[in-house]
Amino acid sequence: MHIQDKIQLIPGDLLDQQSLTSAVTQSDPDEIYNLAAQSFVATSWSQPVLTGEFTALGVTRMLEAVRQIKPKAKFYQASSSEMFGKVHETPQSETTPFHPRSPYGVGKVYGHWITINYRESYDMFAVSGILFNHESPRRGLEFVTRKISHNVAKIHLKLQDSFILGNLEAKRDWGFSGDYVEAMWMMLQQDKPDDYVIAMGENHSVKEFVKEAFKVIGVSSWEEHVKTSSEFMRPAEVDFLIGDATKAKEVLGWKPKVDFKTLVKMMVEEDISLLKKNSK
Ligand code: F7E
Repeated sequence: MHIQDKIQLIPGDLLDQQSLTSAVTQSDPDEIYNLAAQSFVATSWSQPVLTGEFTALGVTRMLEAVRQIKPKAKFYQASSSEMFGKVHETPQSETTPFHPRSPYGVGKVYGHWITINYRESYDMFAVSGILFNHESPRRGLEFVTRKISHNVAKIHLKLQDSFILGNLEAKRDWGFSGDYVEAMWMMLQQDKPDDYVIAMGENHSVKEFVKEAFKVIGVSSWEEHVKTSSEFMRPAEVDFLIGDATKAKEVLGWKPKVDFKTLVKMMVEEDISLLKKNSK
């Protein structure tokens, strides 16, 4: 059975208070996970106001719906390592100061603090999970990991010969979304609401991700297939992120199962089978 057949969708829009209030009324939830946002960092420069409406004020609208209709429900806010931006310390933990570098990051800082504010103002069970980059074969094609796995799969199947990226030197602490979703759930099973960093504690450059992806298809001369262009560079970059998830490991008992190499292999192999299936 497909996951779509096991869930019931109720429409709601972070820009429309009434639709959120009515979605909470209809679903009468025990747990609410706010994963919605304008989440593509690059777009946040071309649509900064819209990004603020969704990513920042949208959190307040969601919290208001919960406060008015189901204040006893547990609420999870998807905060982001992009809040650390131009990092003030390494590795980054729950106590590291924020220095966001994009309208998206700025919006997420607002979402983080409004969640804490509702917890403190109304005694709601509201938590903020500060998740570092988490990836899977379901990632959108605009994000760098999936862009790489999809294009490497195409090269393997001889559907193209090269593709274009932006900054290859940026470093991210990449983990597997499945492991990270488990951490979100664990946060809501605690007796007390609190905020947690979720990360692998190791980082890799975009270039290393590319090399590893080409390794999966047995190609070592990756430079012949990858070009770079300023089109994919950002006005302000987040150069280096690495998280410290000690608190989540100690308090929640969280333990990720998928490491970097396994993640890259999973994504490339899944894209190869998807392309094969779609060509039939
Ligand atoms: O970029 C560099 C780019 O777009 C990663 C979102 O889920 O994680 C994600 O944000 C890095 C950046 O993710 C290309 O400059 C190089 O340094 O995959 P990304 P992100 O910006 O880190 C955080 C935790 C979130 O919260 C966000 O919602 O890769 N890069 N060349 C490129 N990035 C893209 N997209 N495309 C390129 O061609």
